Amino acid sequence: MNITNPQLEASQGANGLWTFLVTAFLEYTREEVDSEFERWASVFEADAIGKDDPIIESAALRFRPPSGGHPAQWKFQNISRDLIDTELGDEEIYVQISLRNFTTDSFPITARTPTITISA
Ligand SMILES: [Ca+2]
Ligand SMILES: [Ca+2]
Repeated sequence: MNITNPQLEASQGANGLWTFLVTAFLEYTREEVDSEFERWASVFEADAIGKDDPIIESAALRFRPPSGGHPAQWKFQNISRDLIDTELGDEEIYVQISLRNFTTDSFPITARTPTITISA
């Protein structure tokens, strides 16, 4: 399994609430296609001083992959400023994507999107 091209886009609605759209491409070996997988995504705000702040996490989605690979997407909607604004100054948001083989009970592999800076 492999996670390639993780990307993050943020947009703010007229109501001030944020939407985070996360995309990536997931790949599997031929042997892995027979397995069940789980994927999820976790939004973080990079903290300048301490540990990065967790903002929100998707539920884990269980699925059987098609051969070759497939695009995957997560959408986090109606994210309030209070949730994102964890420290003084702008917010540096990134998303960690996790993928694990559920059938073999493997540890997840992860990939991190580029960090984007927003003013919440
Ligand atoms: Ca920060
Ligand atoms: Ca802030």
